[in-house]
Amino acid sequence: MTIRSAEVLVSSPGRNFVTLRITTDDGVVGLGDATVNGRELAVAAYLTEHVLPLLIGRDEAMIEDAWQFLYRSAYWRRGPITMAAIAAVDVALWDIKAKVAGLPLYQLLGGASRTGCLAYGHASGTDLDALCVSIQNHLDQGFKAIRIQTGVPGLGQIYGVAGDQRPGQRYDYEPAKRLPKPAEELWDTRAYLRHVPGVFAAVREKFGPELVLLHDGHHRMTPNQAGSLGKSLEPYDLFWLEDCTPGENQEGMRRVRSQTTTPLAIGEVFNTVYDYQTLITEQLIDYVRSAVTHTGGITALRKLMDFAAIYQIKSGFHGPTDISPVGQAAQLHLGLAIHNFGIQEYMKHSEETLQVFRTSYTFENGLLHPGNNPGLGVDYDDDLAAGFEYTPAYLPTARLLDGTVHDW
Ligand code: KDG
Ligand code: MG
Repeated sequence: MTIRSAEVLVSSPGRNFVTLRITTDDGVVGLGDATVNGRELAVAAYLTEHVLPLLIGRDEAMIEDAWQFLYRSAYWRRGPITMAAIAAVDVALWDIKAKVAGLPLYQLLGGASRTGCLAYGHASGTDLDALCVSIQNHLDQGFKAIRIQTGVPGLGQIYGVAGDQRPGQRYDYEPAKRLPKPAEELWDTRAYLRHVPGVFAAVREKFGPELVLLHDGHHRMTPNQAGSLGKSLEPYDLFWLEDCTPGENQEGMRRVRSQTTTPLAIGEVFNTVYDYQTLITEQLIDYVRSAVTHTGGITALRKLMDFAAIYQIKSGFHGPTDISPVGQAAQLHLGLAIHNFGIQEYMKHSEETLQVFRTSYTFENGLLHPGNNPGLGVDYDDDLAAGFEYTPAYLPTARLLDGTVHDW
């Protein structure tokens, strides 16, 4: 068989997504996710102008060859746009291969290594009471692992804390207000550092020692501040402290690691194994945060995880709602199969998203499972998608109290 057609589908069912659909001359269809939050049209154009014309007529079974060709022949390597485009092609080809085999994709990756993938949800609250309500909601939904974020006294709305906290409201940042420009939020790292340990103390006190707790620092600390926070959180036994400092300064993580035994997770903004080279070989992190969607697909992330396994580093794939159900399904198949799976981030998509993307993955007793349909197990409904037109939407940005732009 060969690739007969490839289309880029841009839609906004609840939030913006870029999806690649590849069809073989036998009519087998594969889907890939190419969504780069806030920069969607850049990757759509990269695919349409520079990748799609190279796909038509290729042997769809030659996945490794397609990956190497798209990575090496471009001359310009790496970067989020290139790697998301390659990921979309790679995942769509794996979807096709598994459908042709009549097997769920995880079977082609070695089969299941576990009954399901431990998932963590996002609890948040502007204050401790609201946070505790949110945690209880997550427990009621069956979550066994929960990320907690709170407002900081003196600061207003901050990233990672749901603005709308009415019961049943979803925490979701697509309502980054859909303004033509990013919303601005105020940030003060010292106020945050003073506040967070007390929140963890109170949550441990109320919910007990067993609950798996995580926290995201959103790249806002220096290595020294991060080390000090990690140390002060040690009594509360975190599963991980995520993005405690901007990870592109890999050496900076030596400073963090030398100061704390709190487990560390990093990499949701990385896009290749090279971003992790020092972090992995020096065992400066415990969890790889990459998503299949932003790291060149299943082919590349599986190799990255094999490299990490040598150093006892596990997966914690990025799974907010801007990873489409296609991307999430792909990393559930990978997570189910690899030995060094750690945990999977899981924010349930909105109803609109799940109408357009029909999924077969399940969430039960705190575990996600990709399902047993052939391929990825996700279908895309064009008719419904047509009703959800793309609208530019940005993540908010952070400024310090004196107006200085801070790390996102
Ligand atoms: O696109 C980036 C967002 O999805 C951001 O919320 C991700 O920090 C994030 C997380 O851990 O999910
Ligand atoms: Mg994060």
